[in-house]
Amino acid sequence: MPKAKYYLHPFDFKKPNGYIDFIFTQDGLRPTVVGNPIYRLFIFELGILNQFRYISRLMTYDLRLSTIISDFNSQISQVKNKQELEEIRISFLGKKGFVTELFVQLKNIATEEKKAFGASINQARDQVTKELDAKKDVFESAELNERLSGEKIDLTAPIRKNNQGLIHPINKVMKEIQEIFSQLGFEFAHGPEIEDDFYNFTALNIDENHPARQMQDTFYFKNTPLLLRTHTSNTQIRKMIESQPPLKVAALGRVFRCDSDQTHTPMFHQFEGFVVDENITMGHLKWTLTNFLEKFFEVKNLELRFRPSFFPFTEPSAEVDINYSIQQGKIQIGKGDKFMEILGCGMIHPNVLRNCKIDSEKFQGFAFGIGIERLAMLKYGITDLRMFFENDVRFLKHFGFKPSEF
Ligand code: 2U9
Repeated sequence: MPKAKYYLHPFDFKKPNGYIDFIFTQDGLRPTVVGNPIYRLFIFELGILNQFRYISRLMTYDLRLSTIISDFNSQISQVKNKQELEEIRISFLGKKGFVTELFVQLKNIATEEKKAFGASINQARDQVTKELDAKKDVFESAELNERLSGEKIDLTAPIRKNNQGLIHPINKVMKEIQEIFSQLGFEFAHGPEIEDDFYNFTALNIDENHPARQMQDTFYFKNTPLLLRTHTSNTQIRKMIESQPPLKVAALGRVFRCDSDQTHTPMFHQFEGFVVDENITMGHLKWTLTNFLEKFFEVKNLELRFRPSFFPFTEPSAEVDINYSIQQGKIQIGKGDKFMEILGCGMIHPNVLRNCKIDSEKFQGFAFGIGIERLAMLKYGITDLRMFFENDVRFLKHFGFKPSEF
């Protein structure tokens, strides 16, 4: 802060042979009576020195404010970059900055003057802030212009390839099944892929010596009673055990069998459904399957043929065939007089109901199971089962679905 001299001309205390000199120092304005000693005495006797002190303080603040502003103006007019600008901001508006200090000094001023002086400091602070911001804008737009002038856009550069992921046909079919069966009021249940013997075999009335239980048919975990589920029926059993009829449940997911050839993979997908209530018959089963298959294959008047079969968990059991024909090398489901097997089904065996603590005298139900890969192959013309799981991106590019089609 520069030293300044301030003479009290307006108050007419300046005399030819002595006057009060106000020395403006860093500590404030100090009134010093200089000149004739008699004159000094006169001032003390009048008892007005204290008054001068007060006036001097006011003038100090006033002077300090205008000095600060002119100092600021001179510094800001010479600022060269953003860093210097920031230094100026800190020295004027920072915690210990010149303008901030003035606010602290306000407490030394009498209430009558405080309002006016406070307003002047506020005004000064606003002015300083505004000018700092304006200067900052100038530097920033100069920086931006410099950066932009250095940047070049090559309009001839090749565009980036849009490698959007596609939905696997298995997921697409599962979604379609979910939509159809949700509309029919089925609840979708979820169950574990690692299961124990009871939920996968015993509860389903599968005999202890049934070939499906053998090591060569099922994946077992060493030294545990655990295995990889061979069907989604484990989920159905869990649902039956935890709830009582009426039940309308569906389950979808991965299943595992020790099998690998042209028409079998060790992991594949299944969909199963069952309904249990007091008067459920094979008629309900036939209607449900017809409705589902017609919606799924988007055909009307599909012919279904029920052939007697055997499963340990259903009695009676049936395998269902649907009609089709081959036209110009393409399969047409629901047209023609050829038949192919599509799924298995039946009325739930009373032993299964009893194993799940459901009264088999009062309730009965139907169940069915279907392979998802088979449905996908027939609907989308996929000829080789193994292609589903080879992870060849060409397969997905050809048979995959855009998220918008999902
Ligand atoms: C409970 C009771 C009965 C589900 C059924 C089939 C017949 C069936 C195969 C079709 C092709 C499996 O993927 S596949 O190899 N499934 O033939 N599944 S009845 O029966 C149940 C399910 C749960 C509680």
